[in-house]
Amino acid sequence: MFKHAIVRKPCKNFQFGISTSNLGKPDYQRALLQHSKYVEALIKCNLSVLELNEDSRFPDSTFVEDTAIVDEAFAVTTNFGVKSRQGEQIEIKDKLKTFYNTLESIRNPGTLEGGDIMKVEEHYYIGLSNRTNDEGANQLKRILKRYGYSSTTVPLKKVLHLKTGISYLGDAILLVSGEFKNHPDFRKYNLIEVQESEVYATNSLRVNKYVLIPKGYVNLKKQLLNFSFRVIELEMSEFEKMDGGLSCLSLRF
Ligand code: CIR
Repeated sequence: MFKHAIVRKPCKNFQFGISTSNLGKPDYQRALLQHSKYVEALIKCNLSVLELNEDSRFPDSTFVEDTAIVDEAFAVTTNFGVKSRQGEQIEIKDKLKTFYNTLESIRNPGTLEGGDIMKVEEHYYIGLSNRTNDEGANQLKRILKRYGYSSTTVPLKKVLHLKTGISYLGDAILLVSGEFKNHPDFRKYNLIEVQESEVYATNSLRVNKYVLIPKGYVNLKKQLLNFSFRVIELEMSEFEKMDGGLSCLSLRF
């Protein structure tokens, strides 16, 4: 069970973040509203939420998931693979100190972003992407081993981060799309395939008793209800414009 979440409000420079989506400029007020609904949903999932103030130095800083890997016994701050986000992890490190006695970190020349890390029970999958390199992955593997976790790397073909294309929903169930539909590493799980037109919703998020999904993805919603999940839908349009999914907006532990 998760008890805590850390989130950060989108900042005024949000529209200047990295985007490949071609969906247009995000509406800042709408982004703030969508973010506040996201926080409400986390509270409904029984989390105590630490909400950090906006940080206009970093347009992408609302996507806090990329700044750290957080587990019960340890936390690791990451090292961004893209220049404009380097430094986002510094304040997060400070905040994590209030929850953890020791903090680990990924260091140069290693790069690694939280969106590339997926935990499935006692095992961690580490996506090798344009943001996470072999050295970063190896540093994390060594840390995980010390804490008793196994890990394997997954080279990515198309997606930004590993969790853009695959999400763990608990009970050995994975949501998959695109390159992960027939991926040998994930065949052993129960797979829910997200249809091509709903690919954005692959990045959904299990939080305690609920699964948070982006609003408007009717087929996925139906699929999840068939699996007896309790679903909360959230408007994510403004974050999608900036390549961000649902999980990216929080650290949960
Ligand atoms: C970026 O490109 O870094 C941001 N615009 C989006 C980050 C999304 N984070 C994630 O998938 N974990």
